[in-house]
Amino acid sequence: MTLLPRLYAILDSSHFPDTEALCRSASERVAGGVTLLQYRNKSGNARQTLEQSIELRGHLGTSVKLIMNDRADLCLAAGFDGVHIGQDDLSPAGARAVIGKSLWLGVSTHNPEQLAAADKTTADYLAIGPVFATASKANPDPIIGLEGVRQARTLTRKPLVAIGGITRENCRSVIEAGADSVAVISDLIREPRKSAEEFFRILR
Ligand code: TZP
Ligand code: MG
Repeated sequence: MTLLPRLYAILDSSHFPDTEALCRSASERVAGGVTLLQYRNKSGNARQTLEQSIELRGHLGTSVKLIMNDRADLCLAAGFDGVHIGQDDLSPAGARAVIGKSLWLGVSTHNPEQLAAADKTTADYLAIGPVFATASKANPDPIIGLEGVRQARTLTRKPLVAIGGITRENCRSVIEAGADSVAVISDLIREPRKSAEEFFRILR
């Protein structure tokens, strides 16, 4: 079974003026202990997204597991280690057919029904959220709170990632509610290395 690090860092391209700045932030996260990093690009077209992700892979080398958001095809083309899909992307079976048996497949869920369905797939880990209010996602699903994390924990034995509004302040409570890992966008942006180090210290 996949073992997730406590912190799952998400690098959202919209926060960076160019690829160089994106790569710099990625390196700082890795210096802060990050070993699992998702690349998320919601604004670029497929060609731009692939170009940037190839640069990112080249910049980081294999020091970190890189997960492509949304697109199984771009995961393969960029030489990433896995893909993370949501409810409107390819189905888990469809994504698995594209990436093959050995790359990681993560699936986002937002309620107990979606989680139970995703648990029956070949997903390597499941994500649930938003746990708290988030400004990083357009049209987020309803907040599930810590109670939603506790409930999710009873529904799957797969590694469970919680996402949405998670910060250094509240991350401990999310792990205590049963998540194996916290996925974070905002609270890593301002000072990536220091912030990552603090997450790992808090969640030790
Ligand atoms: N899915 C559910 S909440 C969310 C995503 C992609 C955004 C998480 O970002 P932040 O800034 O850590 O709340
Ligand atoms: Mg998606």
